Amino acid sequence: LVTAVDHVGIAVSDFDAATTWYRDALGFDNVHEEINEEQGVREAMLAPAGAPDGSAMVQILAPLSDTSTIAKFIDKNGPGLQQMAVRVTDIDAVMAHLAAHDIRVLYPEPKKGTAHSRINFVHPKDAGGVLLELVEPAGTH
Ligand code: MC0
Repeated sequence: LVTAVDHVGIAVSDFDAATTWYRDALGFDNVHEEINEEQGVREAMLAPAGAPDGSAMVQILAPLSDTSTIAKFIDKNGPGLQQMAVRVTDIDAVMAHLAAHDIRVLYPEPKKGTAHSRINFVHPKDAGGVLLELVEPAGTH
């Protein structure tokens, strides 16, 4: 049901500085950008130049406001790695599987993620201290 590590998400306070750094230092291409009001983020998906389709990406996450989850994370920890996301083929089935193992997912129903994906999160306390995102890409089924 899990097919890949989809992306790692990095909390930043300066969106442009972060995307420029990945481009100039490591040659990442900016393949997608959007604002997700519900999640309180401006985000970019960066892929290593020349990587095959479906390769894991870096997601830059900048807060839209002081109340954003990302603002709260940066206040507490400073900028840095905020989440790891795994790609799934059927998020409803994965959520049911996790619930059956008493692993907490944050939302009762999936929410809208990057590029019309469906997303949910496993609580970091139930995933070894890692905020784990589940992402079912649009058009998966
Ligand atoms: C909190 N904790 C974390 C953590 N955030 N541990 C690892 N990684 C993180 N990112 C730890 C805290 O240190 C604390 O541990 C405990 O979890 C509870 O933290 P809290 O401060 O009381 O709780 P909150 O209010 O910060 O909430 C944490 C929670 C929240 C994970 C529930 O961040 C959340 O709802 N996240 C899901 C949504 C999200 O992250 N959206 C932004 C990305 P101690 O030991 O101190 O008690 S949006 C996105 O990713 C979309 C656009 C996409 O990819 O498509």
